[in-house]
Amino acid sequence: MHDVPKTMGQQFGRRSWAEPWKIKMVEPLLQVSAEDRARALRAADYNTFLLKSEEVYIDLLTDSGTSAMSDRQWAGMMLGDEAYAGSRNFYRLEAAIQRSYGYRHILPTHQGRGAEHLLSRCAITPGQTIAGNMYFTTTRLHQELAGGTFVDVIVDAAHDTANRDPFKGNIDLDKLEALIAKVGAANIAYVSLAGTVNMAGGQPVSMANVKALRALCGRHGIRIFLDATRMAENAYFIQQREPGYASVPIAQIVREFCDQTDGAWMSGKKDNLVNIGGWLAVNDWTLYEELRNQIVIYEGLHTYGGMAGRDMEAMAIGIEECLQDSYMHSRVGQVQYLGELLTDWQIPIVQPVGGHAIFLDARAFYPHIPQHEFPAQTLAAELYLDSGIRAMERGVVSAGRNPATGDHYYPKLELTRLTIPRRVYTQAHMDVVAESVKMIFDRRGETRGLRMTYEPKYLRFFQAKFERL
Ligand code: P70
Repeated sequence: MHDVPKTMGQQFGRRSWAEPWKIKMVEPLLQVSAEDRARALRAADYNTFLLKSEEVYIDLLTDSGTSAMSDRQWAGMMLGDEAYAGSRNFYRLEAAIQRSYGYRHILPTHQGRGAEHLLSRCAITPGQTIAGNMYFTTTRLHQELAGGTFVDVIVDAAHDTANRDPFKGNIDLDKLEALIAKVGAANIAYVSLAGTVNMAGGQPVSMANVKALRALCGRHGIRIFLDATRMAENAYFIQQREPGYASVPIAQIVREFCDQTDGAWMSGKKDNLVNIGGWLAVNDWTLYEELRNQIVIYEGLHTYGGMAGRDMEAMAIGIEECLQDSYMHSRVGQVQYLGELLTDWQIPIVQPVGGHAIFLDARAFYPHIPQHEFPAQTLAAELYLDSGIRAMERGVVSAGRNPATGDHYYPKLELTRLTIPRRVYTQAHMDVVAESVKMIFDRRGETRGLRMTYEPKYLRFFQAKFERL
C-alpha cells in the first residue's frame, strides 16, 4: 500500500496555482552522460562559466537574458525601426519606462553594466564613497574604476543565511548615518540601492525602508540611484509581506518605490524579459545632459544606445508584462516551490527564499572545506557532475580581491546560486533539480575542495580556472 498522491498545493494546504501562459514553441534539452559531464567539467577547469551550453541539461547559471519572450514580444520584434536616429521603438521604450518606473530622462544601453559604467563616470568624483545595500560585482567594479569606494551599509541580517527577516535587503540607516558622520555628506557620491539584493540571495527592500532612506538622504542632500534590475520582483515581496500593500498592484508599488529615488539603472535581461538590453534613467536634467554626452562615446546615439530597434520594442512590451500580478505570482512562486522542497529536506539554503534563485549555503553544506578552497565553486561542480545542472558560484571567487591590499575579499556568504530563468522551465524540471541537490547533499562528506590555477584581473569568476584538490 502506498499513500494517495497529493498535488503540491494539497501538501501545503492551499489551492495550487499555475503559470498564466501556455507553451507555443519548445526547444529540446540535451541529456549528457556522466562520462561526458566529467570530461566537460575538466575541460572547463571546474568553472561552470566555461562549460558549453550544449554540455548542460538544465541551465540555472543565470536568469540574465535567458527568459522566454512572449508571442507579443516576438511580434514586436517584427516592428523594429532600425533607423540610426529617432527610432520609433525608442519612443515606445521611453514612454514605457516613464509610465512604469516614473523617471523623466531615459537612455537605452547595451545591457546593465553599460548603464553602470555611464552613471559611475558621471556621478562619482574620484575619492568619493558610494554607500549601498551589499555590493554587486559589475556595479562595484564600475564604481571603483571611476575612482569611488563602495561601502556596504546593508542590515546585518543579510549576512546571516538562517535569519528569516522578510526584508533582508534593507539599508541599515544607523550604518549610513555613521558613514555620513565619518566621511561627510559631500564625499558620498550617492546611495546605490538595489531592489532585491542579488548577492544576499534575492532579498527585498521594504517600502518603509526606502521612504526612511529618502528622508535621511534628503536631509543631507545625498542622491539615491536604484539598481532596478529586479525591482518588479522586489515589489511582489512588498505586496506579499509589507502591511498595507496586500491589495496594491505590483505596477503601483514599483512607481511608489521608484518615486523615492533620483534615477535608476537596469539590466533589461532580468525583470524586463528580454535577451539583451538595458537602460539608464534620471530625473535631473544636468546629469542627463552629461550622460547623453558620454553615451555617444561608449554605447551609441542616445536614441539607441547599443540596442537594435527591435530589441527596444521587445523590452517596451516586456516592461508591461513583468508588472502583471499573475505573471509575478507564478514567477516567484516557482522559485519558492523549489525552495519549499529543499527546506523540507533540511538542505541549507538562504532563508527566506528570494525572487530569482535558490542560494545553497555552501559553508553549511561543506563545513569541512575552508573558504580558500572554494566551497561554493565546488558545490556548483558537484551539481553539474551529478546531473548536468549548471549553477553559479556566489562566494569568495565572485567577491574578488581588495584593490588596495590585494587580498581575497572573504564574504560571509559563500553561496551557490540555482537561478531560475523566467517562463522557461516547468515544475517537473524543479523536481529534477531538487533531487540532484539532495543527492550531492547526501554524499557531501566525501567531497573535496578546489585550488585556483588561473586568475584573471577583473571579475575573475567569469574565466578563472580550478583543479580538484
Ligand atoms: C546575473 C547577471 C547582472 C546584474 C545584476 C544586478 C543586480 C547589474 C547587473 C549587470 C549577470 C552577471 C553579472 C556579473 C556576474 C555574474 C552574472 N547580473 N545589477 O547573473 O547587468 O549583466 O546586463 O550587464 O544582477 O546575476 P548586465
